[in-house]
Amino acid sequence: LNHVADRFDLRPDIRFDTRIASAHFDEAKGRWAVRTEAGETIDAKFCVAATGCLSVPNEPNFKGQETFKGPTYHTGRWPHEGVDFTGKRVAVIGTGSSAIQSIPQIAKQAAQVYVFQRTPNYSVPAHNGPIDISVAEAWLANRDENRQLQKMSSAGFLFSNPREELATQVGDNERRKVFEERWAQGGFSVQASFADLSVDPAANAMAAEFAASKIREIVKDPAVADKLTPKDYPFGTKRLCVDTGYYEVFNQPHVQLIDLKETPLDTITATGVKTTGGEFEVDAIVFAIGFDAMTGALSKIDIQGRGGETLKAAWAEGPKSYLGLMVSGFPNLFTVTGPGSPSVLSNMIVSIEQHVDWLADLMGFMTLNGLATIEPTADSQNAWVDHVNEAANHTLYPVANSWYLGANVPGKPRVFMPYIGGVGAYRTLCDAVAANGYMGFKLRPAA
Ligand code: NA7
Repeated sequence: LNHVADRFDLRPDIRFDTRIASAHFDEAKGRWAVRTEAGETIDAKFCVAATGCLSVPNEPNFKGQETFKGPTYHTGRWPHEGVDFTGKRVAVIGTGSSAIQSIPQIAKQAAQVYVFQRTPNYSVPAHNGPIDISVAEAWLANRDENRQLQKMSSAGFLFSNPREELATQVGDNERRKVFEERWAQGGFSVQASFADLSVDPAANAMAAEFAASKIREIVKDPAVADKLTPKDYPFGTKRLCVDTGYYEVFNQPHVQLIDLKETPLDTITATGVKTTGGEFEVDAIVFAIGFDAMTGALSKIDIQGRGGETLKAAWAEGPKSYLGLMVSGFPNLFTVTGPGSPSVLSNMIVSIEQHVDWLADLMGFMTLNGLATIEPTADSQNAWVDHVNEAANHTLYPVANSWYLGANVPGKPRVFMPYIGGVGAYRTLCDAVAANGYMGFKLRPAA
């Protein structure tokens, strides 16, 4: 991304360290008044919210946390200069992607690591490492074709299309072989081992059992392996974690897993973390407790559309949009990778690119045709919201208490936010909408 910013000389157009406090649509002018926290107002025809899906960290709210004497860190706000844990005793609270990626790194330095786990996650190896030159050359030799395949794939990765076979319809040996191959390949390819993993509980249970067998293989202490194994939600329905040496780290004598389901977290004290099972003295605490996903950043800005309606009110029962791009009543406001688009269920760069290209075309179309505003009709929005829900309900995803559903933020409406129909299918649809004169949108000429 830095390369892109430099290559296209984008930095002069970016105002850093500028926080937006409000964005109000002026109906008479058909324009947005966007105010910074410093009090400056920017007048704009279009307002593109590229505010990120995982950009607002959940604030820790543990009893006694203010009494803790040592430093605390949030994985969502990690100091850019890095942290030196050499010789320290460290508590990590949370076991999502951020914890799973950071615990092996922290354990390299720390004298003692206590991992406080409320819910175990499924994690597959990343197999990160230097890219062999032959791999890079093979990519470049078919660059355009590869980019096209990626754009039309299900999740924006070349390998993300699930195999067509069903896990339930192949023999045990064949199934194991495929899972092993995908595990060796690493990352999200495991989730795409078979076509039925995210829709059929029986197939999903096979993937879950394979993952459990890997945990048992890696973690020497069977009791610890058992605690690390998820039991109450289907494989891949919380964001699959991707790690480098996560399970292995629990074989090290200075790393201890504390199961908060057995012994819940009670308080944070001046010197450590207390559970109902005992107190763990530490020098530092890492909160790896996640984000107010997908809607968090937008809900922090006072956004008002037509008639002063707030986005907060429009989304009180969960986010509603047409194509995850626009909200009815909020003309010329766009949500890049917003709820209702494939977004976090995809390679974000590919999805951001798709939205930005689509928006650039739209803005060109509006300028060329002397159009002042665009917004979705209420009908097209309702139909899209229904479709997004229907698509999610065909899968096992809504079963898990994931941040995809807002389940990690108390009081947040339980709505499956991303669109699960796939990156390629979604792109085709967005292109068809544009080709048909922006079907489902109201376009109005300048007054
Ligand atoms: P996640 O995936 O939301 O993980 C947060 C973790 O913190 C998860 O294990 C939570 O357990 C745990 N948590 C949250 N609140 C508490 C409290 N109060 N007590 C104990 N444990 C708690 O966030 P990440 O930052 O790891 O990853 C977010 C995304 O970033 C990731 O999915 C990738 O897309 C990149 P819980 O499961 O709620 O029981």
